[in-house]
Formats: sequence, structure tokens, C-alpha cells
Amino acid sequence: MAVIVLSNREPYAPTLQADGRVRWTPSIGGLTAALDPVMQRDGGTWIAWGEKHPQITAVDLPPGQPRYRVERLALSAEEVRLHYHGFANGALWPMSHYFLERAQYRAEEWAAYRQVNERFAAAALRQYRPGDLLWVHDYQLALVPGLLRRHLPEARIGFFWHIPWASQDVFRTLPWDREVLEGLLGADLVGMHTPAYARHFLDACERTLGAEVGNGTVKVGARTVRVEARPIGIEVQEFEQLAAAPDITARAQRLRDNLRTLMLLCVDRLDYTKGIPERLEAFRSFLERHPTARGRVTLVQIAVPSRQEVGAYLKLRQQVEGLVGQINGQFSRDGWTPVHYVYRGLDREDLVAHYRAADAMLVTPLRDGLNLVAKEFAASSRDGVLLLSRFAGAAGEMPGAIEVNPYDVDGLAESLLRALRMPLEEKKARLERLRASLRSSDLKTWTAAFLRDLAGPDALPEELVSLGARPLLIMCDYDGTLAPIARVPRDADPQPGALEALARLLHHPAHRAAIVTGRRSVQVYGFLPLPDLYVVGLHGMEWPETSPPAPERLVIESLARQFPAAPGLRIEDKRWTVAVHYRNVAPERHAELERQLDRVVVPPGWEVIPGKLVREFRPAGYGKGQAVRTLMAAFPGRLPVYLGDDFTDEEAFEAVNALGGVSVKVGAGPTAAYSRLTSPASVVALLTAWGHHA
Ligand code: ADQ
Repeated sequence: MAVIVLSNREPYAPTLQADGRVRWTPSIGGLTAALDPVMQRDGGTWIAWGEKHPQITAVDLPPGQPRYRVERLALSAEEVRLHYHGFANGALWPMSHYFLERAQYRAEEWAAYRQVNERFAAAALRQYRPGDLLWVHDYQLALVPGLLRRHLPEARIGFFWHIPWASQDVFRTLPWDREVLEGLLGADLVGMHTPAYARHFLDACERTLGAEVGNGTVKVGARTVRVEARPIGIEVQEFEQLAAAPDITARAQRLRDNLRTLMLLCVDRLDYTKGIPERLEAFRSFLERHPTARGRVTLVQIAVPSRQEVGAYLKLRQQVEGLVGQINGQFSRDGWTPVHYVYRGLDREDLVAHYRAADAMLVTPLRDGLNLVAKEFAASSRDGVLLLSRFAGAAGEMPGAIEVNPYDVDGLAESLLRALRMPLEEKKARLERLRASLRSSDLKTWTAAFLRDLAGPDALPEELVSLGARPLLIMCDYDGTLAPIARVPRDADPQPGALEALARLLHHPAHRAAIVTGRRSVQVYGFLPLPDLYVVGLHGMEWPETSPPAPERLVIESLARQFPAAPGLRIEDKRWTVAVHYRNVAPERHAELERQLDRVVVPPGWEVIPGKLVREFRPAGYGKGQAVRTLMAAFPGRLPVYLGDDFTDEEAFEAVNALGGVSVKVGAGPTAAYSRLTSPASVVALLTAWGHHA
């Protein structure tokens, strides 16, 4: 299985050397960093616009040790003008960033956009082999999934939209709203940066297309498209390591020494969405209101040139440079220049040195899909403060930042003051919080998770699927088998599709299904509200429609009388067993309490199972193995199948093995089971397949 990536920008760009040879350098930006390592590992094809040196139509990369191929599409000057500068950057980009006054909707540009999307799709179709994953990126290629789907009904197609998805009132200004939505819905999985964007997209599908929309899903004929918030991460470790490197530390120190003042840093593509003029106005207001700051604070604005062919960007550059000139003209004195303006991109080392040197980082877009600069700063800085616009997608995931409103010039100036006066301990604590959240989902995790979820459950072993032709007694564990393991037991929601698969099995003419779990059965009915489902709880002690025999209840009552009393002690009567929890008892009382519990007289036929700050008193001789044997006796004439993931399922595997049944371990690890599936998703796929067997 190979990956085919489609994006407007290519992962490496060519430059012609003096000796006539071409050098390939990685493109700046998250996409190359996200996907190049996967492509290098697994191979595949990357289809992109070959902007420079279009006569090179394909290249094997990376240079030196080629692992994958880049197919470079040469766009004509007309296509670049109408598709790229026109529809993509003159219509979709401003509209999605809520700049409606800048959006121009022209039929001629839309036609070129469609044509270029068709060319990308055609290139992918030439490369595609059954089983490949197709991953399309961003707003320049919104129609590609739909175009691919027409030819490849079975293919797995993913799409990631890197910019905001505007609310429906704004999106519906687009004359081709239906076509764009239908194009994207050719994918199986559509990723966005924030839950709000995903909601807006679902809203558009419902209202513009009249599609049936569920919680994160859209029905398109027989297909279900998943729509999910999956904010992209950065290479946290690489930034942390680079920031700690001695030469970068020294470079940062030199930057501080040269400035001789506090440093406010701004790093952006020169784009009107990034709020650069508004930020400069805020800095001017700050200097006006706080004369003592003059000569003590410098704003360093690094702006990468961008889309210079578009009129609006040229105007923006003039506006920014005009403002820089005005502020410097108004306030410069004694060798201090308030704004340092750099109109070029920095390489990564230099960028990180700036992040480390900054006392405060101003990320104040008027609207931004996510904003990687904010994350990169948080990973690199040791003692800086991040001021982050509430209109950047990243704001929702960066709890340690000072949230600012870029439209509120005075408020922004006040936040600047607060940042510069913040005590060091608070700065460090905020950076630590930021870094903890960055680490929890970095770029590698993002890429791997998207591709894994796009690939879906592994192909099911045919020998398991074909069992569905015989009458089966299907016995399943719950946690880890029908539900992904959750951190807190009450959050263990079933794997999507599990409920439907079980509901279907309940009405199947030949099969029977039962759940065998360590939980109380009521909890399982809470997750799987199917009153007819046969659930055996408490490791085989709790059976449907039965009560504990009276003697057992008497035992529980006699035990309860022996338990010591202590503040915080909780006695959980599970009806069949009884557990004493002392997690909330003061730790200095634990030893004494344990001694008292040791003295409790355990009745004959009962046992005590010690756990983590809990002791469970229960009748001996139960377990999932025994439960499986009882079930098999109750449902004779069916082939028993047991699916489980846990250590406690091993005796159940042995029980079915002994009777010629089928045992299936879910996940890794040594086991007595004969077959294996990788995840609850595969279990659900298998149950679904059995449910559909006539
Ligand atoms: P961009 O609008 O390009 O990306 P952003 O995410 O801030 O914005 O930056 C992308 C990359 O460019 C970062 O890795 C950054 O380091 C680099 N960069 C920016 N300015 C630079 C400079 N002056 N010098 C050197 N490098 C610079 C789009 C969306 C974003 C979304 C990304 C990823 O607009 O909202 O976060 O895609 O999905």
C-alpha cells in the first residue's frame, strides 16, 4: 500500500546552481515536515504544481537517497493567473477568512479552477493502484476528491482543509458552494483544524446540499463521510532540541545584545489575514500611552514575501512599510529604532534563535486556520510570553497564551504591557502548560493518525469472515474489544458501529451474541442500550434475569458488619460481590485499615481479591472461562467464538479452544487464542460482516 499525496505546493523546490545542476531544497511550511518522513519511509507519489523549472516533470526525492516520486504538474501562465491567483487566492482564501469585501467570484476563474483540479485528479488516477491511500490537501484542490471518487468508488480518499471553514452565512456567498461541497464529499475523511470549522462544514452540507448529517458524519448515497477536527501539530522535539543547542543559544544572545531593549517578535507570511497593520497600530498606541517604554522595547517584524503578483498583497506591503516608516519617524531617538522590519523568510535556525531571543511573541491574525508560528514559539522559548489572537484556530488549544483581540487596538496595547511585566515564574509556568499540550499531539502523531484512520481497520482474515456462514455463538468482551480502552471507565464509549452490528446480530436467524465482561451488566447496557442483548457481568457471576442466591446475600451482609469504619471508606455493594475502597481514606490510616481488613473472616467458598487501594470479596470459582462453558451449554449446536483483549479473557480462549471453538485476541501480546485482530474497529467490522451473512 502506498500513499499518494496531492498538494498545490511541492515538498522540495528546485534551484539552478551555477554549475548548471539543480538543487532541491525542502519547502518551508508544515506540509513538507508532516509528510516527507512518511513518504520517505513508505514510498509513494506526491503530485504538486512544479512552479519553478516546469520542464522537470518528475523527480525522485529526497536528493541523495530517493524514496518517493514527485510528479510535477506544469501549469500554464493562464492557469496560474485564473486558478491560483484567481479562484483559490482571490475567492476561496478571502471568503474563508471572512474578508468578503476582497472576495471576487468570477466564472472564468472558477472554470480554470475546475480544469486544474481535473488535471491533478487525472495525474493521481495514473498513479493509483488498488489499496493505495489518496490524501488531498487544501483549498486549491477542493474538487479533487469528488473527481477521484467518480473513477474509484472503492478507493480510500482523505482531505485536509488547512484554512478556516467560514460560517454558513459567509460560505453561501460563494456561487459554486454546492460544487465545492460535493467535491470535498468525495473523500472518506475530511479533516479541519477546529471543532467550529467542522461544525460549519457540516452545517453547509445540511443546509446547502440537504444532506443527512450526523455527529461528525455526512451521508452521501451509500457512503458515510467523516468530518473531524484534527489540528495539525509541529515537530515539538526538533524545536526543543534546536532551541537548546549552544550555537542557537549564542545566536539568541547576540540578537538581544544588539537590540539592547526588550524584544517583541512577529513572524508572518505577509498576508492581510495576519493583522500586521493592526498590530503596528497597537504598538504605536502603546508607545504613545507609555512614554517610559520608548527606547526600552523594540518590535521585530519578520515578513515572508507572499503572493506578490496579487494586487491586494502589493498594497498591503506598501501599507505595512508606510506604517513602519511613520512609527520609526515619530519615535526613533538616540540610536533606538522602534520597529525592525525584515522582508524575507528566515531559515529554521535563525527563526528559532529569534523565538528564543523574544520577550514576547505577537501572533495576532484577524483570522487564521490554525497558526504554526504560535506553536513553534511555544516549543522554542524559555522565558517569553505568547500573545495569541482569539481568531487563530490554535487559540482553542493553547491554554498558556494571553488571548488578545486584534481588532481592539487599545486592549492589545494593554496586553503588551501585561506581557512585558509578567514575572519570570509565571512565564515559565505558562510555557510549561503550552508545551505539555503541544507534546500531547505532535506532527508525527497527526500524520500517522490521519493515515491510520483513513486506512480503516485491517483487512479481515477471510477464515474469520467465512465463519458467518455457520450458526455462531458469538461471545465478546466489552472494554478493549467492543470499545477502545478509556482513561476513565465511564468514558468507554463503544466503537462507532458496534451498537448497529450487535443490534443486527440480535435479529439474525442463526447467530446468537453475548457480552462477557468484568463490569456490572447495567453499565454495559448504559453503553449499549439493547435490552435483548445477553450480558454476563462481573466475570461470570451476574447473569440476565437472575439474582444472587439468598445465601450469598446473607454472606455479603455478614461481611459488611465486619468492615471497619473510617472517614473516606467506601463500601460498594455490587449485589454479587462487595468491594471496600479506601482510596479516599487518609494515607496514614491505610496500614491500620489493611490490618483490620486482614482480620475479616472470609466465609467458606469465598475469596478476597486485593486491588489498588481496594479489596473485593467474592465467591470463588467464577471467571470468564466458567462463563463461556455455561453459555456454550445454554446454546448448543452453535460454533462458539470468543473475542477478547485482556488477561482475564485468556481462560475464556482456553475454554472455547477445548471445545473446538474459535478464539480471537484483540491487540498485541502473548495469548492462547488462535486468531488475532488489531483493534475494536476490526472487531466491529467482523461482527458487521457476520450480521450480513444470510
Ligand atoms: P500559513 O498561512 O502559511 O499556513 P502558518 O501556520 O503561520 O501560516 O505558517 C506556516 C509556516 O511558515 C510555519 O512553519 C512558519 O515557521 C513559517 N513561516 C512563517 N513566517 C515565516 C518567516 N517570516 N520566516 C520563516 N518562516 C516563516 C496555512 C494556514 C495556517 C495553518 C497552516 C498549516 O493559513 O492557519 O496553520 O496552513 O495547516
